[in-house]
Amino acid sequence: MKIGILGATGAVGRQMLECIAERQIPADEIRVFASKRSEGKKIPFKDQELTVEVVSQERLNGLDFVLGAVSNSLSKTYRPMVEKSGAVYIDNSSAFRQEEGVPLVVPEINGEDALAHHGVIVNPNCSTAITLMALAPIAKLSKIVAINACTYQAVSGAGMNGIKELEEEVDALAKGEAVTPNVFPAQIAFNVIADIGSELENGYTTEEMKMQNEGRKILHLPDLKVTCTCVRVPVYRSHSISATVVTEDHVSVEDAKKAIAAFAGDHLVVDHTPMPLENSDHDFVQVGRIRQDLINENGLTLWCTGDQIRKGAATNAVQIMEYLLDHAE
Ligand code: 2RA
Repeated sequence: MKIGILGATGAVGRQMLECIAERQIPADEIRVFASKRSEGKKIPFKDQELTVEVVSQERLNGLDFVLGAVSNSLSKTYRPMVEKSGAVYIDNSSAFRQEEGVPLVVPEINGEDALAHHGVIVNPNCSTAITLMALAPIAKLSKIVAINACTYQAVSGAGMNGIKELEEEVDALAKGEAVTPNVFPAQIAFNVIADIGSELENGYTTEEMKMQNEGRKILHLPDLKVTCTCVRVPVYRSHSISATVVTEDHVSVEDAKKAIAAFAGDHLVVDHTPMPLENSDHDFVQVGRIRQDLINENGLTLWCTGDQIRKGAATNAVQIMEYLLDHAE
């Protein structure tokens, strides 16, 4: 089996490669693609070194899977080339998430949707994937009618540059020097910024509307109502979410705990308050603070956290590939 990774030098692309090695995906060839600037660079993979190439139709031809870890615009450029190569395209960008006929998949939740693909399958937004890993088990007990979520998103959501900006700001401030925000709209060190994505007419941001739009498609709940506030916090890797979920029928805290604990995947219900530092660079999502909502008797409130680069992006994409391999006819 031959795999290609687009954007292989970025945080998510590198993680995809690491996940392929960790999960012992049976690949007899892996091609890594990045910008002209990175052409010829070496990327370690198991006991070998992969050489970074620039994307071309010829170099894509013959691949079985292509994992995309590039921007929306680049993904739109590369998609027809991948389709022409005959490879299955598993894309982490948000370019095609709402496209009819393109499965939007978290394998533990709606993996079967991936089997209906027509060549392209896409990852949800990182905070959507982590939140739904906590809420999907509750949806099995009673239909979810509404979600109110507040996300606390790590700087790695903006890639390596986000991590670098936080590091540099902390360093500068420790020396009493001024900081000049570039990746984020303001200083992120020792700060929180409730402004991720671009503002829409309804007062929400593009990032905030993803939770509703993607949640509806993944949970097959077209009428699902979601209010979401997305906040950038000075954390390197894991996103955390406080979510209140309202269901059609009452679900007890105990039943919710049991359902989440039993849910597929590396999923941990913990009796303490899970924290980003605990699950960074791990594939599991942690759920804690599960309690009856005090406003709606059919509401439950919980706190969940998971690694944005792994379950929020790279691991989910590799799991989609695994799901297809496991269910290949
Ligand atoms: C962020 N969810 O956290 C966006 C993209 N990963 O910046």
